[in-house]
Amino acid sequence: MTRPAFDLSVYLVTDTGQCGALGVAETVRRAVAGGATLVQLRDPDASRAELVALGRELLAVLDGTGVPLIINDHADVAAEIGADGVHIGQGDLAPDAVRAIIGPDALLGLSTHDAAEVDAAAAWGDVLDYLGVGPVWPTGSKADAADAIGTDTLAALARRSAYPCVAIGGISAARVTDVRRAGADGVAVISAICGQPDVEAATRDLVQRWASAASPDQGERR
Ligand code: 3NM
Repeated sequence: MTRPAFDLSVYLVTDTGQCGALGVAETVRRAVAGGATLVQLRDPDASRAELVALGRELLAVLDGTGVPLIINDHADVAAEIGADGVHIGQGDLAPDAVRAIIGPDALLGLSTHDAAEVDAAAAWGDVLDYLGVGPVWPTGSKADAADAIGTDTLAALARRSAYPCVAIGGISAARVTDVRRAGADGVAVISAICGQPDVEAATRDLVQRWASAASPDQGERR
């Protein structure tokens, strides 16, 4: 098992609509120039063929950057194009079934929303690599998002988790410090990057705020 090293700190989740005229590939290129550490291709409306084509385009953009490409939900697409990993929700294929498709060396993340899901995830051991936790705040980027959990619950879930946790949902630059203080290992964002007037600068702002915020294990827990 030789999974790539991964850094959840500024995790871009793509939204084709929100990327607008700039497009997904150019948005990703600029975000990585600004310091994004991980990219997830997410487009629930795309056909399989469109995902394969876009995924290949993003792999070319990311080639040589060291930033892994994660595919939302479609393990078969990830395996076909040689992506670095897959992110699944609670309603998708079970983690062991996804792991069987993507092999031992790919990354696998799972979305969780409450303590029961975080606890259940622990049973998967090294089948999983990280958890998504949220939505921390209300989000306009996911129609069927669960209720917002807030930063206190985020902190409780991050402490409870057997895996590194990336927070998601409604995270703006101004909220990055609170997320890190809650003990998450990163921020996953759509609208704080996709569709921003200056994608590279917006990403750099997130990176800098993350770097200058303190996490609880740095003795800042109150
Ligand atoms: N998943 P924004 S919230 C894709 O809670 C996604 O599992 C969520 O977009 C979850 O950064 C979300 O614009 C949307 O709020 C995140």
